[in-house]
Amino acid sequence: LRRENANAAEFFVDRHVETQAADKNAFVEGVDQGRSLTYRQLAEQAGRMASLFERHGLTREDRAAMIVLDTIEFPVIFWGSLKAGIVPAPLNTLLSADLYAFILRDSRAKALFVSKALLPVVEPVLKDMPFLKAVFVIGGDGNEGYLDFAAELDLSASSPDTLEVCGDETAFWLYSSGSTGAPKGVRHVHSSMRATYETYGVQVLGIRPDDVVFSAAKLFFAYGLGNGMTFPMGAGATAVLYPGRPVPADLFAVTERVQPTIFYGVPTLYASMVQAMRDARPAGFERLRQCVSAGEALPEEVGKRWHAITGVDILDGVGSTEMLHIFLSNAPGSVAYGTSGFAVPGYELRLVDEAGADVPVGGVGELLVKGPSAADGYWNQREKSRSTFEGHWTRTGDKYERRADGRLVYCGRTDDMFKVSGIWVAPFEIEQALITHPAVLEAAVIAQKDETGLDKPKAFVVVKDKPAPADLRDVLKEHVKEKVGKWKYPRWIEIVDELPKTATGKIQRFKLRQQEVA
Ligand code: 3SK
Repeated sequence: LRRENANAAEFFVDRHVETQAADKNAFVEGVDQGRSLTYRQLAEQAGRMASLFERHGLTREDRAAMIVLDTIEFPVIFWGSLKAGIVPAPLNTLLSADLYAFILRDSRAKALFVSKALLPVVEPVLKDMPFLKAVFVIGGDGNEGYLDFAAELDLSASSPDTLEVCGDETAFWLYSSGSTGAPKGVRHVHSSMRATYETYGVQVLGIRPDDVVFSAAKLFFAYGLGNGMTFPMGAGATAVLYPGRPVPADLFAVTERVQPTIFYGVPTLYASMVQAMRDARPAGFERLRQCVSAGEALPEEVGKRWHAITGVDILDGVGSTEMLHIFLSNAPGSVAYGTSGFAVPGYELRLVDEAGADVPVGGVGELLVKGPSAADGYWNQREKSRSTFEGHWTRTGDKYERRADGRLVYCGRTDDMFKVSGIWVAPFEIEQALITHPAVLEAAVIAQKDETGLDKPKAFVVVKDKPAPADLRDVLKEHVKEKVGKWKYPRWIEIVDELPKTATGKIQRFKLRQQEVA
């Protein structure tokens, strides 16, 4: 019996070569003299990777780590690996050498693809990697001791073949940073990317072949991978790749150049873009019809201001590396800022208390999700896999409240919540209150023991304009009391230059807690 080939590369790459999309740009680089890649060129180049891997001794299911900027090589390596049965593991391009060393050992990657600009970071640990057979440098002509990716690709004949796999077979890994501990390899199967495209991509976002999408969130995140690669490719649309740091002025230059129809970012970025717009819609926003935010809950104020300036709503959604993309979201035409919306079609959600019972409307519980894109588990972490993936349900570690209208409202991480005077406090709620003050750009709140050993809120605040006024701390305390309740005001406020965040933009409160203990 022959099964249909469920290799994701068939759906996302090979299929287009037979259609009108073949000679359309799948990817364009949104930089000066940026390169582009049509669907046909992508299939041709990805088709060379099987020969490249064979020459360097990689075989089916071997891992290939990627420390690759958002340039056209990213999709070539990623899809070329899938076509050949190699498992790519795109890594955050901002990690330290120690973390790269941990991940290269943990994954036992036999190949590493690294953008030339990032080689100096990882280079010091490469000589001590027992499993690594080949290091390919992108833009790496002249890097002694390493393979030049472009030259290696040129040496490799292209084959149209795509390895036959079943949908349950591991396609790629992502590393999840988590709130504590070492990163975990999250194994995703071939069928999951199509599932996220057909649920969130089609049914919420309504992505179309004529879309030009620009994701400021990078391809190495689960969020960016869907935004900037699988969703546009599923629709036969065009994705804009931008390898630089996502700072407002540079992003405005990209939008002016490419005129996107869909834009994706994280809340911190939207906040700084709104601030930089100074109430005027930037050039290049004329065709924009959809904006998406994820990574952490979007502050209501930011969503409202963005809408007022650009005329376009931001669809705030929630996803996770474990679920691959967004499973809870606001929908076009039905946006309620300050809420995360409803379950994405195809996903089911539960809010449960500590005993696992469903919490009633108005109560707060941990969010569990069931859906077609859940990961197969963590690599070599049986205990963590068991406590996260409970049968069909995946625990998110996020606390939500279900409103009477069915919308979910974020209340913080399960492990970040604390009680003040016996009443639960969500750091997120205090942070939200702080950022409604005009002097505050960002805020993070943790619990700190007072002189009696009881938890009280402490806030870390990034101000919009420095130096901060001398009385700002007192003003902010009053402001929070007024906004969210007297007992919730931060007893201590520290003004900082920036907040520690994960690559997806989530505030790492645990780092602030560690810093306080140290
Ligand atoms: O953090 C999120 O909200 C998210 C969304 C989509 C995919 C991945 C992640 C982590």
